[in-house]
Amino acid sequence: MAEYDAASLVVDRNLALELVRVTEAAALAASRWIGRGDKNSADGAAVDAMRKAFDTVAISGTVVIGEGEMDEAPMLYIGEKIGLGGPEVDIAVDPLEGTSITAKGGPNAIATVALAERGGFLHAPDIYMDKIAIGPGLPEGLVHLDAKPEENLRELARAKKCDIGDLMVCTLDRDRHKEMIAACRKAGARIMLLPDGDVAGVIAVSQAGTGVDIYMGSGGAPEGVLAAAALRCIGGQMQGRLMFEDEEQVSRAREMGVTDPKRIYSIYEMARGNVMFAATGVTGGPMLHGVRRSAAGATTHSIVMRSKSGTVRYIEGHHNFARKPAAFLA
Ligand code: VTB
Repeated sequence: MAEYDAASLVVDRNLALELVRVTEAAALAASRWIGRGDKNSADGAAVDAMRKAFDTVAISGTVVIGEGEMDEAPMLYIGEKIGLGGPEVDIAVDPLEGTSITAKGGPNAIATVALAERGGFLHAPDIYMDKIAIGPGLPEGLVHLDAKPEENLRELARAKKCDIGDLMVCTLDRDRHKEMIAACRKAGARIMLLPDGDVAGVIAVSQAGTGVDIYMGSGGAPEGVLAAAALRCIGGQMQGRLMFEDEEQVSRAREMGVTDPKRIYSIYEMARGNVMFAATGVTGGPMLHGVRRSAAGATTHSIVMRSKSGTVRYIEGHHNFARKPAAFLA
């Protein structure tokens, strides 16, 4: 049982719910662009709405995972100070995880945010990260990034007391995963190939009902940190290794504090201490319903969770466009 500190609990709890407002705002704004073939406008709308929503949250936040460096991104750039003032926290954002999916009206696009105490997040550069994740209740270290796919599947099947053929692997549908996919298929496992959206893909390992047993493969490193924050709250194991393509990327990462470029990061090194995570569905998927719009308003579906308590909440928001400030509707 954790120690009880009423004052800090109130701050924590309220903050977690505030985060949902932020992801709702981004999702509502992005939802106007679903299926319209314009991923940049969808992303821009989400970023803009999320940035405005942060102005009303009582934190002294620093963006550590954001839309890019200060000279690349006008808003939510790395190092930007956000919030109304309050506890010093670090913020990781992906206002629209799945810009292409949104543009095509495909599944699983989300607006997402995570929050940690100062210094809690790995400052992941915008490169690929190799990732592996499994759900809660399994022996620590059961699967490993350096093990072959068939070895990890064998261990997982043994621990889950099932056949490899019962396991579902989730990964991004990319050419770079061809060998890994072939190895999983050869071992007899089933595979769910995602067009995009590996934050939701990783979280799926820890959610009953998605049918996903293990996530493997590479995707964005910032997305890896967001997924790690979520798994810290909901339970599960994850490892990540940054994938550098050249020396320049290595030296830029050094400046961001990455000392060992080959390091395999544990979930606790990617998201340390108390963390919170929130996401709102933009388009529907196994984790969240998408935004549903009508003339009068819109319905949103969000998940919010805290590592401290382990509570996972699903929040359905009914938004009345006649009363909601226009700034949040973008
Ligand atoms: C993933 C996915 C994202 O980037 O991280 C992916 O979750 C990785 O890059 O939705 P590639 O598309 O080059 O494989 C996204 O697709 C876009 O940020």
